Amino acid sequence: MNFIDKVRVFAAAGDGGDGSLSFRRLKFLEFGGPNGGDGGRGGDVWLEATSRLTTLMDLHFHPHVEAGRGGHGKGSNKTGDDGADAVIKVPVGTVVYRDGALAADLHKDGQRWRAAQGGRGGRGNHSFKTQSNTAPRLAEKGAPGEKSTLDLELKLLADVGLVGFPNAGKSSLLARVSRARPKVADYPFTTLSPNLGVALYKNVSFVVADIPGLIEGAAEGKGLGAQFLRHVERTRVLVHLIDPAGYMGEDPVSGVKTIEAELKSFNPRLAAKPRILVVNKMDLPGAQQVLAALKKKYRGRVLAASAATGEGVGAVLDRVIEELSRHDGPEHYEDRIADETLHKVEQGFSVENMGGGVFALRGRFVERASAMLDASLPEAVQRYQNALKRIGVDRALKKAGIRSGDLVRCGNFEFEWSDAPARPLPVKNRDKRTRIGVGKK
Ligand SMILES: Nc1nc2c(ncn2[C@@H]2O[C@H](COP(=O)(O)OP(=O)(O)OP(=O)(O)O)[C@@H](O)[C@H]2O)c(=O)[nH]1
Ligand SMILES: [Mg+2]
Repeated sequence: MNFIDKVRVFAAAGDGGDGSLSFRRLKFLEFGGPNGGDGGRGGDVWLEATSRLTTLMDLHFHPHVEAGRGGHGKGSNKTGDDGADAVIKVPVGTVVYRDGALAADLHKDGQRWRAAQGGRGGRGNHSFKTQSNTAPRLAEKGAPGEKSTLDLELKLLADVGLVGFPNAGKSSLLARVSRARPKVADYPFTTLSPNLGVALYKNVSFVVADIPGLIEGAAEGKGLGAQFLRHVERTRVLVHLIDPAGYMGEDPVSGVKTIEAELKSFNPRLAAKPRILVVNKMDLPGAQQVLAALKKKYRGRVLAASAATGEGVGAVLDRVIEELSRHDGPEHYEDRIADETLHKVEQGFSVENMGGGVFALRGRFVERASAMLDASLPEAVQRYQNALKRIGVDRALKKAGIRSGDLVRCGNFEFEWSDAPARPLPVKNRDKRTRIGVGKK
């Protein structure tokens, strides 16, 4: 089976590079200014639609995609290199869900969507230089790259969908109206995955999708059909092909209802699409009676054709382009993308007493600040403490009952809580640093 239309992808953007802590050193200059450069940005992971792919098979076998990490900053104000982006190619018509919500619809060739954002580079000590702190012993680690789990679903973009029982002649009709050459054979379930073909008729060009045959109970998973019905979800018109011989003993007239019921139970939107009923195999004896019976039941709105001889196919295509002109192009879902996924703002933080003297601190900002903290630098620790205090983390922890000696966990970072007021950490005499010491070792 080589047609894969559903896959879960794990995208990991690159971490930012660490900022550098460095001071200028010259022969006659003992304490030069800070010159640690910033880390490079981590690479992003992108999804890109391409018309050259027709399945999600590559991703099925390689679902973990990582972008490159940013290079570390260096002395002499050298910024680290940005990490390389990773681009995942997907077929046009790939729909992306994040946490069950629609996040993107890649319905145009070349369209790109960022699946995971690279972490920003940590700032080097050069960036922390201020008038009051001309020699900061302060540098950030790179921010972690975003990690996201995405569910991708391919919903082919076709204008016309061919539906019907197995063996009705759907693939034969596709071969008749386009250059597609799907497998055709005299047994049910010949078609195992959707086929697409481009038809050109009276200067109108449209894409036709042929899907595996449907049977009763298809929407509940019987046969092959239902899992492929999503590929006709975006079509503008469905052509329902009827085999005058019926399917497995069911007479063709009542069979129409069976297929209609399957469409409806899979998705009511399918049942609402314009439908063209066509009795195929008109070259076979007995087809005329079936046509007459169906015409009686459906008040003449039934066409007759033969995919084998080509008879009547022109009339079917006339009806197709008439319906197409009445409805817009293949549906896309961009307008249905949930607002939250577009403007994803995660502010604030939460504190939870996990028991046993352990408190969990969660939130995008605090987790990022923790990940970027180089805890070996007292100045960086102090800056971190101030940031937490400023946004009210101290107050929240106290309210949650934290005591001296308890542990706070934030992402992968842990620190011990102390009730003592945060004392400014000793900063070395700043004046001295700017002084030029000639001849001193
Ligand atoms: N006599 C006659 N036979 C036809 C006609 N159209 C298709 N057939 C035959 O019917 C059989 C099934 O045709 P397919 O095109 O494979 O049918 P399908 O609907 O794609 O079948 P599945 O893929 O199994 O769902 C083949 O043996 C075809 O040659 C027709 O107009 N006249
Ligand atoms: Mg077929």
